[in-house]
Amino acid sequence: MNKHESLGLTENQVLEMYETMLLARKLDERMWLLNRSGKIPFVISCQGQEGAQVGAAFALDRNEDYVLPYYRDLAVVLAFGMTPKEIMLSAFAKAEDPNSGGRQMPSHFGQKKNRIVTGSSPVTTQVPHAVGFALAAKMEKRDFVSFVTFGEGSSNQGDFHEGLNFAGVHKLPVIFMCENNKYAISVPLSKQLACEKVSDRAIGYGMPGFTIDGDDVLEVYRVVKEARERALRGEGPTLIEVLVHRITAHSSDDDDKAYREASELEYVRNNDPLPKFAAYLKTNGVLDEQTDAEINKKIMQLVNEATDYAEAAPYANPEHALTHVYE
Ligand SMILES: Cc1ncc(C[n+]2csc(CCOP(=O)(O)OP(=O)(O)O)c2C)c(N)n1
Ligand SMILES: [Mg+2]
Repeated sequence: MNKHESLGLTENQVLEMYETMLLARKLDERMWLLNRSGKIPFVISCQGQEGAQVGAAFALDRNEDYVLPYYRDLAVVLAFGMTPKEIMLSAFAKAEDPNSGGRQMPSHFGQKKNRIVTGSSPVTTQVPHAVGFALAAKMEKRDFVSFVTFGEGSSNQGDFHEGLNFAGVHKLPVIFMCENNKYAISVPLSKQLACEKVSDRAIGYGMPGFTIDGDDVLEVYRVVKEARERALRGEGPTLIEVLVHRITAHSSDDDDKAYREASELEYVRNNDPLPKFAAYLKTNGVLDEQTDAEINKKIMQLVNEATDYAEAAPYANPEHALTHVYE
């Protein structure tokens, strides 16, 4: 039996996972083109992290659980129901953007109907928020978990430590997933942590900690699914560190050639989770060249339609800036 079958995943489910990864990648690539041609102000990428994001999102209950994503989680929010059009409306800062009506920077995801909880620009503030959602699940005796992500740099903020400690003490149903891409902007991992792994910190807060290969979509799925089951049994939180690569610069305002060697960038591009997952699907007879070409064509059509729609959409009225301002 191959790995996805042993995890109870059907061919359709793994194909949907692949399509979600590909959609995230193609939207992200389009946003860079739009940025470099002066049409949108800012991009912050998911590229290289989509495998871990999809593996995790598909292990959750996408009709019940709450997600508190960070700015790189494009594949997570797509999996939770945000549409390509909505992503592009946000990139173009148009009125119809579901995250903020075009008021916030792109990639500050939030959409109530899909239980995607809005976050702030200061990194890691979403961690204590997620703990609050998990506390609500426990107090109201409801069967959902909260799932929160952040970078490894963010795991050095006080919010991380306070959030994990409270969740550990109260055995709350929350899954903490650190997407370790080995950089916090230009600061390398060696200057961020004195311990070997982010997951080493779990023991200090009384929860299990795991470090796994974030390019291994199905392994991430397995570990997140087990964490979810533990949470629902009342056994408390889990810290999961996924090792990923940041394929792009930190953002469209950064030039990583200033602090990364060419050889490192080449290594990162050769360790891309997208072709790795495609190869797994092909080896296991789930995907062939023709179907792959059809999926790519379908996704490019979605990306083109979303771009055209958002570019033509109206901006918010200037008065909209006064909404939610009380004095
Ligand atoms: C509290 C706070 N400090 C600094 C920043 C500026 N900042 C934005 S992203 C970032 C790097 C975060 O690195 P990491 O957590 O590893 O996430 P990554 O971008 O690598 O995915 C920093 C320092 C911020 N947004 N909030
Ligand atoms: Mg990082």
